[in-house]
Amino acid sequence: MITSTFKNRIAAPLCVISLLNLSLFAFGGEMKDASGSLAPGNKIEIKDFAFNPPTITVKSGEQITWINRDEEPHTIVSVEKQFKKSTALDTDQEFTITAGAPGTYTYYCSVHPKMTGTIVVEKP
Ligand SMILES: [Cu+2]
Repeated sequence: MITSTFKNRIAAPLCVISLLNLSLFAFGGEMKDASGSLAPGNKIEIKDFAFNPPTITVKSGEQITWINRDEEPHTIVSVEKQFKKSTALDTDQEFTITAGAPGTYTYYCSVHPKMTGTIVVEKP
C-alpha cells in the first residue's frame, strides 16, 4: 500500500534520530549513575557549586570520595572538624575519606561556604 510505504520512509529516519537520542541519554544516565551511586564506592560529585547527592548515607569504615566537576576549586571541610579537610580540589580532582564512627557529619566548601553537604554514617 502506498500509505504504509510512505509511513516507512518517514519512520526510518525518525527511528535513527530517536535511537541516537536514546543512546546519548543512556550514556548521560550511566555517567550519572556511576558517579552518584551509593555503593560500593560512595561518590559525591561537585558540580555547579553543589554537592551531589547533598546527603549520603554510608556505613562506618566505608570510603567516601568527592570529585570536582566544576572549573572552580572547591574544598571539603567538616563543620565540626570530624575529618581532615581537603586541599582545594582542581577540576576532576578527587578527595577520599574513610567514614568514622556512626553519626551525622556536616561539611561545607570553605571557598563557597554556602555549599554544604551531609554524611550520615551508620553502623557497619
Ligand atoms: Cu566551592
